[in-house]
Amino acid sequence: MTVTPATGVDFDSPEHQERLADLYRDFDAVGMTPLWRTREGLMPFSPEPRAVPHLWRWTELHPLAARSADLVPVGRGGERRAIGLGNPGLPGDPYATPTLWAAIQYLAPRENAPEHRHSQSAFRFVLEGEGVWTVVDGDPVAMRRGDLLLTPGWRFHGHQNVSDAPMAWLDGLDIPFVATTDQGFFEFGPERVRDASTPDRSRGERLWAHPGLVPVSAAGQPQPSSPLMAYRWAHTDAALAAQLELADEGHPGVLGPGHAAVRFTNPTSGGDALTTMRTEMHRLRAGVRADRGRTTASSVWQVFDGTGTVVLNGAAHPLSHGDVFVAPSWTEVSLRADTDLDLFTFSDAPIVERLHLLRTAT
Ligand code: GTQ
Ligand code: FE2
Repeated sequence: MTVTPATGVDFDSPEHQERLADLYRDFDAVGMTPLWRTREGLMPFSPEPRAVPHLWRWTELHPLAARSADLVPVGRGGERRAIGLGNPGLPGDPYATPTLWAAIQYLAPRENAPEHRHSQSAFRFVLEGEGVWTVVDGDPVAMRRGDLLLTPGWRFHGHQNVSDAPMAWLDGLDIPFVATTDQGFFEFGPERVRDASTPDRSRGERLWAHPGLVPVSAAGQPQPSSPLMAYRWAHTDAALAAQLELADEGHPGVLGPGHAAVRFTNPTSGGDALTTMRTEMHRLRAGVRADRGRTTASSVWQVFDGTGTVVLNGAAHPLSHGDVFVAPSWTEVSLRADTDLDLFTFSDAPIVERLHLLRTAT
């Protein structure tokens, strides 16, 4: 018998149990949920993501994206031939994590994806190929192998393949975060067909892509996201190579032994290039193992070059060119390089960091 001293009620009595069942039924009828019945699900001792660690093989993704090009046109309404990678732990939602969208986008030769703008921020990372131009607020930006191209929120953007070869790339957007918080706005852009001639460098690069130099007309005025829409592979590659060379010469700069990494930043603030997503490129020398520990930021990774293994919560997945994997919050991540291994990654770290929620463990 369990009796409360104050009232003398016997909790174990059948009469009490019946009144309790009635109470829970009546709670339910008006949408009341007692915390004492649900605390562990709502307030776990540490994150218990529904999203699971998962890997998609490029050798599966790319042919399927190509098949859709034969069957589905790109145009107004659907807007993009982009195919979202849905986390198996989030059935029904095409989301890689609760905050991040990752998709393969595919443009056949001479195809155009029309201009639009939305509150969601976006980037494109180019695994291979060239020939597509993304036009951001009227500024044409070439997309080539290894480049990171940005489309911060509410900028008009369209893509055009001016070449005779198809092109596929990885899109990252904050679609799930914007959807969950009901922040989404969308507008169609003008139906213009652009002239296919394109300048070698975008206007944003001509103004902002000079190391350590900012235009005085804009100095001291931080902008929320980067005014530079293209981060070129030649620069990323050189920065990673230099870190490893400096380490060989006994100087600091690398993240760990044989592990170089760069973050894509906003030159007006030094912070992340986009407000909601962190973007980085990592390089591990052949034979190197990098234990990344856990972080409450969720992340998506794509193998740019090389082979190796990723261990996610103890499960090993082999890595090859183009493979995409996802590490939800609090997943233990460890990387091993068989050959020299280059990995692109994006995460929701800017969101959780700004809210002082970010936690890490080694
Ligand atoms: O290229 O504008 O993967 O608007 C999802 C939504 C790509 C894009 C996506 C988009 C885009
Ligand atoms: Fe878009």
